[in-house]
Amino acid sequence: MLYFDSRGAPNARVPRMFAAEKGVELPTQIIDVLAAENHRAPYNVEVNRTGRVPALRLDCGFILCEVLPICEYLDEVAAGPSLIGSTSRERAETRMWTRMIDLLYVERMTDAIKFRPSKIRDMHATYNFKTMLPAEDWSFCRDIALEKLSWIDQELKGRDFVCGDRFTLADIHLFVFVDFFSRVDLGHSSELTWIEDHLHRVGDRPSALASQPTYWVARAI
Ligand SMILES: N[C@@H](CCC(=O)N[C@@H](CS)C(=O)NCC(=O)O)C(=O)O
Repeated sequence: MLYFDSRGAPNARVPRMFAAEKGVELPTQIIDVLAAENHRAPYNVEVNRTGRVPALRLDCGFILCEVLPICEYLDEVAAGPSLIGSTSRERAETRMWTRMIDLLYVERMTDAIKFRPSKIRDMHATYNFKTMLPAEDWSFCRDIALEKLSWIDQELKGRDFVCGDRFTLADIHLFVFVDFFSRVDLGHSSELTWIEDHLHRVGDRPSALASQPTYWVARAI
């Protein structure tokens, strides 16, 4: 396997943290996103045709993109307890929450970062989108994301982890992005007490430290 990583990109941290939890060594090639290496050949031709990081090249040559399928793959091929679930019901519950966290919160807040005036917005305008949200409207995306994060906070009160007492992929996905958005000045309000406790509970795990990013993005946002 070869993992195409970027030490500052939050999406790339999700499989890194997942692999650390599973005890999997990921041979890695670093892609320089700030230098737009992800939008040039060979990366955007032979590896990830969306020009995004991360990606995982399997031993058979197949390239797997998207962080959640990458984690699902690692979960199945690596030994040890599953971080998705050991029964149909557990797996369904983990996928349900991971999908809600991704669609309701991560994607919306990522839009805020894409459209907020910054070097990142300029890069998206150059490489990704013909249609951009007007710069003055970026904060609507943030407000929608925070409204949904507040809903998640209320729903999960009283639990240790997203799926109750099971630590899963859903916790890794939520933690990585709450941590990242907090560092780039898009954090949550202190009233979201479950989210805040979860951030610290998961942030204390060795896998969080092992996957620690260098937040170059903060300089570009
Ligand atoms: N849904 C995708 C998101 C990937 C993504 O947006 N990656 C960011 C880094 S965190 C990226 O490559 N941004 C550069 C770009 O889109 O030009 C996944 O799960 O892999």
